[in-house]
Amino acid sequence: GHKGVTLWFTGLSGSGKSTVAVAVEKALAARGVLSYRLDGDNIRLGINSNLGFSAEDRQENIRRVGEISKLFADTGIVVLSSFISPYREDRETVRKMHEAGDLPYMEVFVDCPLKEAEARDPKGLYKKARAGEIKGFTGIDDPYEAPVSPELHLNTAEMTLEEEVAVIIATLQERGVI
Ligand code: GGZ
Repeated sequence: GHKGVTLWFTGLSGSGKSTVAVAVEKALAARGVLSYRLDGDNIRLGINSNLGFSAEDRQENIRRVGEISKLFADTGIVVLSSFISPYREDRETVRKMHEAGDLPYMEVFVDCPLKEAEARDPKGLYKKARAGEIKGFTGIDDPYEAPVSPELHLNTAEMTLEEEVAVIIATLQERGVI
């Protein structure tokens, strides 16, 4: 048995949050640890389909997924939540929710230079944002407030995916959550 925990991946669009979360999910499954992934692009199709990308809507998006993460973590699952979550204050709200419920919480900063994320541009969204076809795109004409003291800071320009996964698994082990 293991305690539940929420791993909160924050970073730019295209920074690799989801890729890291998928790889961590696999590594945990190999160890017999149950995890569950929550992602901006799927949550926004379902439960948060009424929300857009204004500061208010992003705040509500993060508040709801924070509460959902907390519920799953309370069942003993390792929750892997990947959201840009650009506002420090909104991320602090999620942290406080977990603290109030005495649930372990780790903020993971997936730190990828904008240049690199924009070069990847898997969905062509940066291109559209630069062309003015998408307004209020994070990193282009909308803010991203980098974490000041995340539990984990992944410098993706200097680490392989395998190293990132290894650091996360080691941290979970050190903290006694797996
Ligand atoms: C940022 C946007 C925007 C704007 C659409 N700004 O990389 P993706 O495409 O697949 O995932 C991004 C996703 C961001 O949703 P989140 O729920 O993580 O955002 S937040 O935490 O800020 O609420 C991106 C796509 O939605 N997308 N428009 N304007 N990302």
